[in-house]
Amino acid sequence: MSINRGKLILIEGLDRSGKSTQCDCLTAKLGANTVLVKFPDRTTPIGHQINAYLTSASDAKNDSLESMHLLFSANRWELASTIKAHLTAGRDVVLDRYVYSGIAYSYVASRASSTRQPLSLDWLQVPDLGLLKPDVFFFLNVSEEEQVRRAGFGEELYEKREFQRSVADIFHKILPKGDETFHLIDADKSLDEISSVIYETVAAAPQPGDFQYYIKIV
Ligand code: NYM
Ligand code: MG
Repeated sequence: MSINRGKLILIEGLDRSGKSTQCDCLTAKLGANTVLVKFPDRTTPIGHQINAYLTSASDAKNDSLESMHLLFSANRWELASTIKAHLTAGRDVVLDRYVYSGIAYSYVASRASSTRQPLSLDWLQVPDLGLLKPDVFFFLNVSEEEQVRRAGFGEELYEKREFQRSVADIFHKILPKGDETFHLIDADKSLDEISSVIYETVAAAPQPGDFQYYIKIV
């Protein structure tokens, strides 16, 4: 008898949208047979380079944005077979950020400087094509007022008000709003309300069939 494969669940959102808290909550609620994978995964050698980029105090970065974008994607690819193995073994996998963060943040970063070429959505999505497509996808939609009120905002690269505003705009442009797997969540609500909606949506989602891979993201 073959076992049902696990569900691949994605939670995306801006910085300070409550994403990591909700990922922890959902992982706990789904039980011991669940794996949480956070992107960027800063523990791998590629993740170390990403962490240095995000936490660097200097604006004069040696890394080109193109190479950083490819490293963020490579960080997903280096975990792709592990994620698939968990799902095949019947374990649910919760993703904290994935390809949409990859596209949205690099899109805005490439427009934040007047001295370089902006990167197109066509170019930005290519490195992630072929990755596993989530079975259930949530975007935590947080208001700007609530986002800045939350502790810790502003510690890392990209955590600036203006930048986040632009990232929110592009997220809303690229999110698969018509897709039945996609759920827009009001992230200004209480932690408990949000975690209940997320858990109930995941529990009600149909048993996934064959694996689906991205052939086009935006
Ligand atoms: N980020 C995250 C990217 O720029 N590209 C990506 O592909 C991913 C997965 O990293 N500000 C950015 C968004 C965040 C930052 O993520 C760190 P987190 O979830 O705050 O650790
Ligand atoms: Mg952050």
